[in-house]
Amino acid sequence: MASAAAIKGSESIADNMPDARRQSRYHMKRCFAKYVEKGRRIIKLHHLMSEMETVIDDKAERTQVLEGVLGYILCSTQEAVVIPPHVVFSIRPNPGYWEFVKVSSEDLSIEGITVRDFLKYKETLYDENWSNDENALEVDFRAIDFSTPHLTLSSSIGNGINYVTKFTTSKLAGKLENAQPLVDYLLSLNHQGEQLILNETLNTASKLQAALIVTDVHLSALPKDTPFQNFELRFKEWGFEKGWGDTAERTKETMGILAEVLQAPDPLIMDRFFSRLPTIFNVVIFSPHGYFGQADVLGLPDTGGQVVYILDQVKALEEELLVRIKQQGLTVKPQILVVTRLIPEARGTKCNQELEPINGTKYSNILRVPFRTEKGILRRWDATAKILDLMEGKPDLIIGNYTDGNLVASLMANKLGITQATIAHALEKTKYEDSDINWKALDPKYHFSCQFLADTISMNATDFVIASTYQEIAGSKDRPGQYESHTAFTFPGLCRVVSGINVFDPKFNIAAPGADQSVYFPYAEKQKRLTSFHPAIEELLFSKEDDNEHIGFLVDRKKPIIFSMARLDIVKNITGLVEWYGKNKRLRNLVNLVVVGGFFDPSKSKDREEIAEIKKMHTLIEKYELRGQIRWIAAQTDRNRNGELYRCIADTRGAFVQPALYEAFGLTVIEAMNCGLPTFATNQGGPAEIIVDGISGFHIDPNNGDEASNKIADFFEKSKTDAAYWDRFSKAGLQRIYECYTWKIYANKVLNMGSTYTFWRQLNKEQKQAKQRYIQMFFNLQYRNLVKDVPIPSDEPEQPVVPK
Ligand code: UDP
Ligand code: LCN
Repeated sequence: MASAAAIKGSESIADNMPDARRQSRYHMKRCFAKYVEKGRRIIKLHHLMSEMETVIDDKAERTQVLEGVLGYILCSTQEAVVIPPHVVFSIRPNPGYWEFVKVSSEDLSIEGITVRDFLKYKETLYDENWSNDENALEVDFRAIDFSTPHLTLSSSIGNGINYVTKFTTSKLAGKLENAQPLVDYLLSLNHQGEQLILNETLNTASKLQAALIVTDVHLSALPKDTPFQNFELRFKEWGFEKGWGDTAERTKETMGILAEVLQAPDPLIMDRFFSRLPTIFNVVIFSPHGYFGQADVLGLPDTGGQVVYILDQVKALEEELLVRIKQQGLTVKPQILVVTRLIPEARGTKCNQELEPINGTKYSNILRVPFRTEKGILRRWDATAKILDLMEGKPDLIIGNYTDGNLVASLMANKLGITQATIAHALEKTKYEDSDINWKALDPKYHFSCQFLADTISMNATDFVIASTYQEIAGSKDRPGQYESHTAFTFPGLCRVVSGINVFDPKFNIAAPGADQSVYFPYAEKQKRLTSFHPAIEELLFSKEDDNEHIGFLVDRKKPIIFSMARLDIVKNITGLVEWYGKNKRLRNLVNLVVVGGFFDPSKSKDREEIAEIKKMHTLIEKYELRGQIRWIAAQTDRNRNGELYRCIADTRGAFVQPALYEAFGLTVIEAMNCGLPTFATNQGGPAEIIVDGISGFHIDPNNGDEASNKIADFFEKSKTDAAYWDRFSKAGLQRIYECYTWKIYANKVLNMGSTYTFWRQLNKEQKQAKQRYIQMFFNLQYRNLVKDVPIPSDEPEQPVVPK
């Protein structure tokens, strides 16, 4: 394929198209004739390529064409719209960068066009009248983004906080008066009405600067461990309130950092200062979907890693908040409230309980909001009032999760005037091809119009976005990111979003989660091992008889085990792994296979996908005669036992395999790596970033099973002759985790974001307000009407289930 160098300098692709014509006019004409031959349509990249291959059948000629600019263009194309005699391309040369060109199949003339025109061409295929309507509703969030600085390099996407700190620094630099917004911000800090950091005595940057010199002299004379209370009164008179530190030493340090900021701000010192400010105490986290509970919920509808993520996140945030609050010299109790749905028919879980303390925390709770009572569906329920009541004041940060949670978070954050973050590890839009343009057909089942607009609203409303990986935001060289897919899209007949979200906005941040290290710790830490589980795990892995928890058995228990665990969804591809294993004799000779997922009786499932996967598992076990080499274990809910299970697999010198067709992040991957289990994981999605291929584990291509199973077999062959090989990957996986994937790193990053973006929104108040007004209008005039058409299942109370 052509390199970027084939495109001259920094010119756009459109600028280079004339060269393409000169380079291969004959072939281009034939290609374009082929593209327009079938009339109006949308063509995806793989079809563009395959149709080109049918036209240029000589391999050498094809290679020549592909090495030229035409090849480069086709490689960067996401899709093309054919409206004979034209073909209109949407081209993505780099993550986040899009261009649109129109090529005539007749004379190969080329024209760069706008995103608006591109969307209009697309719409023509679905609703020509609407597409031509001058007054069709256009949504353009960029039009009101007049002052926010944006990034320009694809490689900087996801590093928002660093750039916000840089932009802030340059705003405050120059002369001392430029630091006044920072002083005003410090003056606004308080906890439930009690003033923190500064009082009105120090209301200008020059007064503050002078006072900091005095305090430095004073603090230098005190023993380092002098408690803040000992000098609190004097400091108050000078204009300093509490929140600087618990001791003279810490207070001196924090004040010194601020003095440096005032003298000559630089991003590093600025970042240190914001990480010490007492800005966040109370956090509300919305996670409405699924069964949000602490036990017996994993595997229930819509309930997977998201629940694990939030519970671990809360523990990590509370722990970090407690450390920070102590260091700030405060005695405030932080509160974290996870707001979710109350489910009256809770299937034996605690999801019908309104308030539930979160295990492993001191002050955090789950608050469940009723959506339905015995009298029917609730149209309104004032969650804000309940939250304010429980917290005895406003939260300092609201974090939304997924479409519903993020929309609610946006509304509440706006209403209360507080900082907001959004999280969505798997956005729906990229999951279905043409899900926007084809919305009318899909809406009755999926309500995508509501969903994508809600997602776009909250992406714009939020102060910062927490993503787990880069690919979540901006994808990879070839595949657009989940957020990026909201850059521009259209719902013919409803609205055309010419600018939905800009992934170069510095609000995007990557903060990857970790795994609870008290549960998932290395197999080699013998003294910590949960040996009480060993008899049960021994039974689970090696007993000979089938029962309702496991089927299949392992004849040769001396072999290492390759292990996988996931919900039994198609996308998790557990059946794919079973098939790869079944087909690969070499692998079968080397290792046994153990998979955890779903259950065995398809008649017990209500989920179409799951039923199909269960049946497929049975078929594959028969087809490849796997009994004796495979153990299929039903879904497991005890995470402590699961932790020990990963470690027992490591004891066999086995490996974890995550074969998903696509995985947003992949918590099981980091759980396994935390246990010191060498890991093979899909190269489609988050795991491709978690693992450095060939160093801290291995990537496998879920679409190339032979290659994947051979890669696993190679590993076990080498490990058989060289035990150090297995150890190397076990250790390197752990090292990768400790460097990048711990909840401690996560909590630190997120709290720093909370602090930095709270100032940033203050600094850009006018811009924020303008955008908020636009969002509010769009929400009220468009979104709310749209939602009215989404049917509510029934207003009747649910009938009690009568046993037959
Ligand atoms: N899990 C479990 N029992 C199972 C399957 C999965 O406890 O039978 C846990 C697994 O350990 C992990 C989470 O559920 O903590 C799955 O998270 P992941 O990110 O891998 O996938 P998701 O289910 O969120 O798509
Ligand atoms: C949702 C997913 O699909 C997984 O890939 C993630 O690991 C999980 O949430 C937790 O973030």
